[in-house]
Amino acid sequence: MHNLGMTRSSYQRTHLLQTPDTFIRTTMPGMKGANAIVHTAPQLGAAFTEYTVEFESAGVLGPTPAQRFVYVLEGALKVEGNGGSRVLAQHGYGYIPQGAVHTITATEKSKAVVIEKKYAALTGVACGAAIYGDAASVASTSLMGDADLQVQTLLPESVEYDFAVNLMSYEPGAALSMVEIHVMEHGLLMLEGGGIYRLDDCWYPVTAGDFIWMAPYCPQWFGAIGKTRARYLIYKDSNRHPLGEV
Ligand code: UGY
Ligand code: MN
Repeated sequence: MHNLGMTRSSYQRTHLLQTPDTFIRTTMPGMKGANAIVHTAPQLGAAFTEYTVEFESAGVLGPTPAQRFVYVLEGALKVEGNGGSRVLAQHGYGYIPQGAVHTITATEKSKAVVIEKKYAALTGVACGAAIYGDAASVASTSLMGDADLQVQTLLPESVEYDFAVNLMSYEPGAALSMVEIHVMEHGLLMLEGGGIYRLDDCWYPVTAGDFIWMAPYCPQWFGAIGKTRARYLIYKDSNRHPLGEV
C-alpha cells in the first residue's frame, strides 16, 4: 500500500528527520544474520555514523574502523573481547574504544542502535577505557533545574572521551527551556512518546522510532506532547577544541 509519495521524513541542509516508513536496510562487511538501517553517516555531512541493527538470533555485527557505542533496544547482545565477555540486555549499553578487537553476537532476535566515530586523539591523553552499563541504573539529573526533564549521561564527561550519549526523558508537557544553537552535532533516536521538534525553521511532529540528525548550529527545540513521557537517546561530539588538537 503506497501513500501517494507522502512522508513525515524531511532532508534539509541542517537536519534530517528519518521516519520508519522511509527506512531501507543494508549490510556491512562482517555482518551476518543482521541488517542495518544507516541513519546518519559522513555522506550526509556528519562526523559519525549511527545505525540501527536488526539481528536474527545468533546474528553478528562486523568490525568497525572507529570507536563504537551500542545500545540494546530489544533482545540481548553478547560482547566478547576487550577484556572479557558480557551480555547486554534490553537498555544495556557498551562503549568500545577504537582498535579494540571484539565481537558482538545476538543471543536472541534483537535490535540495537550503534554509534561510531573516529577518535580525535590528544597528545598525552589516553583514549577512554571500555564501559558497560544498564541505563536503568544510571542516575539522572534535572536539565536547568526542571525536574520534568531528566538527563542520564551514559559516558564519562572527561577529556578521554570525545563524544557524549545521553538519555533525555520529558514528562508530558515538558520542553527545552530555550532554542539551542551550538557547534556540536546530534544524532537522536526517539525511544518513547512524542512531541514537536523544531529544527532550523521547521516544526515537525515526531514519535517513537523516528531518527533525527542535527548539523552543527541547527536551531533546535523540543516539547513533549501526549499523555506518556517522551524519551530519546542523543549523541553529541564533546570535549574537543573546534580547531582540533591543543
Ligand atoms: O545536550 C544537548 O545539546 C540537548 N539538550 N539537545 C537537545 O535535546 N536537542
Ligand atoms: Mn542540543
